[in-house]
Amino acid sequence: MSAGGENGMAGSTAIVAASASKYPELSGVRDGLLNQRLAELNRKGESISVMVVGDCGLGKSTLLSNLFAKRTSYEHKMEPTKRGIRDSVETLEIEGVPFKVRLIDTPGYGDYPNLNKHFKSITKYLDQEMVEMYKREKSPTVLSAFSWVIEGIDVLLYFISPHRLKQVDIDLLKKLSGKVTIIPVLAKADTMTPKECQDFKRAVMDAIDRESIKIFHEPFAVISSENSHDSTTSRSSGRTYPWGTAESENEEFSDLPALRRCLVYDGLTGLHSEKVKIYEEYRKKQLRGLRPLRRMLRLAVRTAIQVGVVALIFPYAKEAFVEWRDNEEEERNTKQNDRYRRSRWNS
Ligand SMILES: Nc1nc2c(ncn2[C@@H]2O[C@H](COP(=O)(O)OP(=O)(O)OP(=O)(O)O)[C@@H](O)[C@H]2O)c(=O)[nH]1
Ligand SMILES: [Mg+2]
Repeated sequence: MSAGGENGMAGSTAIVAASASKYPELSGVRDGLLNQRLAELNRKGESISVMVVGDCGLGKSTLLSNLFAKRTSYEHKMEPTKRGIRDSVETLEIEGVPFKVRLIDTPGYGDYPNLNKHFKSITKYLDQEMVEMYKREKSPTVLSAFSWVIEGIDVLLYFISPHRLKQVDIDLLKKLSGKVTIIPVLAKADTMTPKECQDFKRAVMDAIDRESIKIFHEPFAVISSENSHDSTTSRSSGRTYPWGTAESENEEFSDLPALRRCLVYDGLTGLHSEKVKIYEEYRKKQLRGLRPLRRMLRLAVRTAIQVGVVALIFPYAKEAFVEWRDNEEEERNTKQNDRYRRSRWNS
């Protein structure tokens, strides 16, 4: 990745140099554009929406509260939906940038007797997001709506229990694949030795490849904790055991900092684009589905108009027909009477 990055940098420098000599009157355009982007960033801010899914007790809620340096107080603000899903939005001020964080916490599937019902509640939630985006796109106030509301879900962190990937996880991941951007998370990394952790990561990746599940990044093995020792950031420093501390923010122990980096520093634009791609697929399907429906509607309207016109002119047509029939009959009778009278006269 770093090699590609360096090449990319070299390429862009070459382009800048070439364009600078070709368009001297536009020199400094790069800084100008960057300044405009920065001003927009400071004004509008950025946003991320993160959903967590997986078995119960794997530390989903704990990780959500550890993910952003300033501990979010989402737990107190969220009202769970009927299915226990908690959806909260909070704005953090990070280096002068308003950063909206939407966290969607779902209960572990192990707590539900009917797994299918639980799976459906998750997929329905994701579908509903698409419906909302589609509705908002059609709304006349689309621009202001887009700049204000956090649209859709940027990433779904799928929690896998340490040491073992269950078939039920594969089934759910397959259902979610393509509906949302997925990053697998290996929970409770402090319960695995570094070697076990590496082997398990590889095993999970093999299974994901085998099942053609689309993911954004290879698994992160994280440690999270409720303990917060740093009073300025409220950042949790790890899990303390009698034999030592498993430090959640230390990259030698835990991928939590790497996950955070992937979500915010390196991957946010990528996550946004993935979300748009998924939405566009949904939109395409909606529009394709609309075409036959529209044709049927047009046919129904045309038939209704034809029936209406017939119903409207029918009484007049009927009256005209009766009149014509009566005239015909009268004429026939007159002719018959004439013929009769003439025959009588002649005899
Ligand atoms: N060993 C270890 N325990 C953890 C870790 N993260 C969280 N826990 C503990 O696991 C327990 C469950 O954590 P939660 O965050 O409530 O788990 P959850 O996945 O949200 O559970 P449900 O909401 O019931 O699905 C708590 O006691 C946490 O302290 C971790 O990285 N390692
Ligand atoms: Mg929870």
